Amino acid sequence: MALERTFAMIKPDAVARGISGQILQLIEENGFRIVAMKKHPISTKEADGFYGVHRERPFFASLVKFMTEGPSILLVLEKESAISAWRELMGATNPANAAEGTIRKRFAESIERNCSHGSDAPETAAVECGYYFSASELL
Ligand code: 3AN
Repeated sequence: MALERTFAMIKPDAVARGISGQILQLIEENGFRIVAMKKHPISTKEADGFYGVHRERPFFASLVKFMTEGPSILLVLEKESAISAWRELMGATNPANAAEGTIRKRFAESIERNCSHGSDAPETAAVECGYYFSASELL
C-alpha cells in the first residue's frame, strides 16, 4: 500500500465546543501524519464552491450557513490509504449510523453538525487539498 494524502476539516461546531484537541489527538493516535494545518474562517464564497456538488440538495443553504458560523481547522493528512482510513475514523455522515469509537459517534450532534469532513476519492482529495493549501505549505 502506498502513502496517500487526504483533506480533512474539523468543522465550526467542534472548534466552538473546544474539542478540536481531542480530534487532533485521535488523528495522531491513529497514525496519520499532519502534513498541513490551519485555523481558517471559511467564507460564504469558499463554502459555496467547496460544497458545490450539493448545491441542489435541500440542506445546501443551511450547510453553507453552518460552515461559515465560525473558524474551522483545515488539514492535510497522510497515511497508507489515508482517504478511506480517515473516513473510517470519522464514521458515517449521520452520527446515528456511525460505528462505536468513531469521531461522529463520539462527538457529532446531528447529520449536519457532524464535526468533521474528509475527501471521498483521490480526485476530490487532490482538488480539496489545493483549495486551501499551496504546494509550499504541504510539509
Ligand atoms: P460526508 O461529509 O460524510 O462525505 P456528504 O459529502 O454527503 O457527507 O455531505 C457533506 C456535508 O453535508 C456533511 N458532512 C453534512 O454536514 C451535510 N449533510 C449531508 N447530508 C445532510 C442532510 N441530509 N441534512 C443536513 N446536512 C447534511
